[in-house]
Amino acid sequence: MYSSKEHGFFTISGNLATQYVQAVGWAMASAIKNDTKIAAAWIGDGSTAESDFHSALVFASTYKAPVILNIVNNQWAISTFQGIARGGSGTFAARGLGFGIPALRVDGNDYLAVYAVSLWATERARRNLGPTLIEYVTYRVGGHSSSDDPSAYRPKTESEAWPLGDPVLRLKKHLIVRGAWSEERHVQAEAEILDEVIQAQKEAETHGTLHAGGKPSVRDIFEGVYAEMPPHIRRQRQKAGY
Ligand SMILES: Cc1ncc(C[n+]2csc(CCOP(=O)(O)OP(=O)(O)O)c2C)c(N)n1
Ligand SMILES: [Mg+2]
Repeated sequence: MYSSKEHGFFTISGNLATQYVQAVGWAMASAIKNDTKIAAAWIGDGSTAESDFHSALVFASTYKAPVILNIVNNQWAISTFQGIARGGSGTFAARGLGFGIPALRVDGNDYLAVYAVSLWATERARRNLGPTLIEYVTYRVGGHSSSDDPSAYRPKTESEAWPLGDPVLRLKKHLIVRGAWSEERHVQAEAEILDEVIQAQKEAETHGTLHAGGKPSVRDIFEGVYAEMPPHIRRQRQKAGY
């Protein structure tokens, strides 16, 4: 649950769909302050069935917030198929139209298409033309998390049968055909990226891991939410012995 004020990255909350209302509020605040900053938020297919998704769309359309609302439709919400979240009909993108919000549906495994629609939505927000909703059609090949076993709820061959392919391989092929990339360059890039990820992981681990200790104090979970801690939270902290 990280955030970085310095990079304009507002916190990711663990409660699904709250990110949408936060992003819309953040964008509204930016517009009210006459700032040029715009906001973007991402939500999963399953999470669009949360009421916060709809609240965010009401506020985004009513106040023409400079926000990009992205829906990553990866077909699954842990073990629940996306058809359940959209009531078995229509598309997720179509939900935007009822609110008067321009909505696009894009092949989420086509890097260039994703880039193009994101640029278009960014331009709209920057020109103060209001929000855009984008549905990215993609597929979650792996499990939801390291504790999830997809073979318990979907056919084992489903991921191989997914027609839109692997986005990295598609981009690679496209660039090689156009003469802008090569197999050798690809191998080199993969090694460079892997190295960067390992370095970042090592740096993160210097702040402590679950196994190695160095954990923050329990007291810290009570901090950083309220400017002045309300009495009931203070009592909880005391009960916890901190
Ligand atoms: C309000 C709320 N309910 C349930 C959860 C537990 N939970 C975490 S991820 C997840 C599934 C999300 O699926 P989806 O929205 O499709 O996103 P994806 O992980 O596929 O990108 C659930 C139910 C949660 N974090 N917050
Ligand atoms: Mg999903």
